Amino acid sequence: MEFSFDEHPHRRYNPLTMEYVLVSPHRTKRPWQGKVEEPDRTVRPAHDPACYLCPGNTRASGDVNPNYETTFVFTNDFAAVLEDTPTYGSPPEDDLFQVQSVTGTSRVICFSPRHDLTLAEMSVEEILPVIAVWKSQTAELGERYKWVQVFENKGALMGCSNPHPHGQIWATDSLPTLVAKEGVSQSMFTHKTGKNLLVEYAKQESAKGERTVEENDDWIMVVPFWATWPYELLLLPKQHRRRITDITESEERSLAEILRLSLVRYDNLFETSFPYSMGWHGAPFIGAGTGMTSSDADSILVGPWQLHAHFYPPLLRSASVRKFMVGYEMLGEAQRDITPEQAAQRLREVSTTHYRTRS
Ligand code: H2U
Ligand code: ZN
Repeated sequence: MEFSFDEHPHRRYNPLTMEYVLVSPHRTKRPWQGKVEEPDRTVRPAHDPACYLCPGNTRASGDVNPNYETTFVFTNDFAAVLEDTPTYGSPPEDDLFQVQSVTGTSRVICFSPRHDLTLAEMSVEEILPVIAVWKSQTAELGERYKWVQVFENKGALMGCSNPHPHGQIWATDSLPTLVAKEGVSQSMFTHKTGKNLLVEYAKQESAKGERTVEENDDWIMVVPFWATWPYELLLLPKQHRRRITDITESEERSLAEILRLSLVRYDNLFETSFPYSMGWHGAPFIGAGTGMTSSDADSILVGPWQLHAHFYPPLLRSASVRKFMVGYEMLGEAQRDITPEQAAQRLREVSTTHYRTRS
């Protein structure tokens, strides 16, 4: 018997996280008797008087939102990190109880004044201001903090409390664990091959095409070869761009286009507003505190970085059947049944016209 990617259990290596995922493609042949759900046609008002993100409404802090027309950014009233934390580092010999104080800030970004929209239902013209604010916030906070995490947590299934289209930014003076790992893996790859890990990956995925969901001149959206979530996506610029602040004006537009098309595909897959966590990863704003000269820090730690966005959606088979990362996955490693190639094909097969706009 000859080994087949589509039939036989195997492990795939994720060169960014340096972790494996177990793929069990033979299990997709199991019969599934779950229900097929009706399309979600819930209608929300364009303005909800009870929503703390709608224009003109009062937040928990007592602050009143302005009558904003595109995007609106404010400091999270329940921020996870704070600007004026006293500095603390536990003694290095205290191996088992290491602590570092964290300073930072946390902000909320409203993507639109319209309570009833999501990025998937916004036009390219309406998405452009969101990209502009991702850029300007990253530039501003990058002057003060090493890491600026821009993300969106969407849908009740992801623990999101409010359907009003919004994202968050957490900026910190330390590098989060996953980001530090991605920095090491990208540096190691460049050191070993002289190439950029994700620029090279985008080039090869574009040539292969089997995991591509959307592609234009500047960007490619793929179900990564090593995806753990069933319909996980990875968005990559084709040119080397270290941070979102490095993308050009025309790349902002092509980004809005690829985002819109990919997110419409997500919603159309199960005819529901597709829940996910997405976020941007780019070169950290390193220099201070590394003990290196800034040009060394730049070439070793920042140079190999390539901007990218991860999309992690939990849904598996329908609007209500989700994947759980439990059992073997909490104790061993992530596992998936449907292959990344099958997931990409399903996403390619659905329409790019949003199901809510079809009669
Ligand atoms: P999520 O629903 O995605 O968790 O985001 C909403 C954020 O908005 C959440 O982090 C903040 C919460 O702390 N928030 C305010 O800052 N002010 C409010 O009046 C309510 C919610
Ligand atoms: Zn609202």
